[in-house]
Amino acid sequence: MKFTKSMLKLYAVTDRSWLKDETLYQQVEKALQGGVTMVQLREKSLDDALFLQEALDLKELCHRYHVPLIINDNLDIAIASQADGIHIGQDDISIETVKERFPDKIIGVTAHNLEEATKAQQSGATYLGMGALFPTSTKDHTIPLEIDDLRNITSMIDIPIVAIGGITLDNIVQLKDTGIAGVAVVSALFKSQDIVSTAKQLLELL
Ligand code: TZP
Ligand code: MG
Repeated sequence: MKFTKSMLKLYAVTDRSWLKDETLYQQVEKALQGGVTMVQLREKSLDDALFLQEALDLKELCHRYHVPLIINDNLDIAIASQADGIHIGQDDISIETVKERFPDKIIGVTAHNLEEATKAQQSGATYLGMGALFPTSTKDHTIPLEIDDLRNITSMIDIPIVAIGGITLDNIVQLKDTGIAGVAVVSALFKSQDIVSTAKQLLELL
């Protein structure tokens, strides 16, 4: 799927923590019904065979909604599922390796400051994920990013930037006029009692 900046508007990153009596597939479908524009399958401990099957199932689901599916970290799963792209952190495989083994795909990179952002842009990242803008309990050891610093970085960097970390219906307006292409959310969506309506409300506020 050809990447456009508008795909970053409302980026749903998956997490199994709040499944309750639903499957991840059902939760992602609700997010898609609510209008999310990109989905990242983020699995930290799932067995490879299940991870691959989930990637294949979610890709088919996302494509029904014309939304790209990105795989977090795992290049082998990204390649085997022929997902639309991969999202890597600073300690993961290099952008160069991704370009070699998974050409012409979306490459998302987590960056925490202007130096990392500039380097990722130069190496060929498609977009950057930057945070954490607000406190979050979804991920351990996040590095805080001030809103003013985010605004400064978006003004210096040409590739689109998506904000992440603790973003909710209550604080999303604070990210207006920061030059971001959109927001990436985990708990705001998947912890919600009504995923469809929360996605719609987040989109309205953007
Ligand atoms: N990277 C930086 S913060 C974060 C990730 C994956 C977690 C964001 O989750 P939430 O629930 O939207 O705060
Ligand atoms: Mg990672």
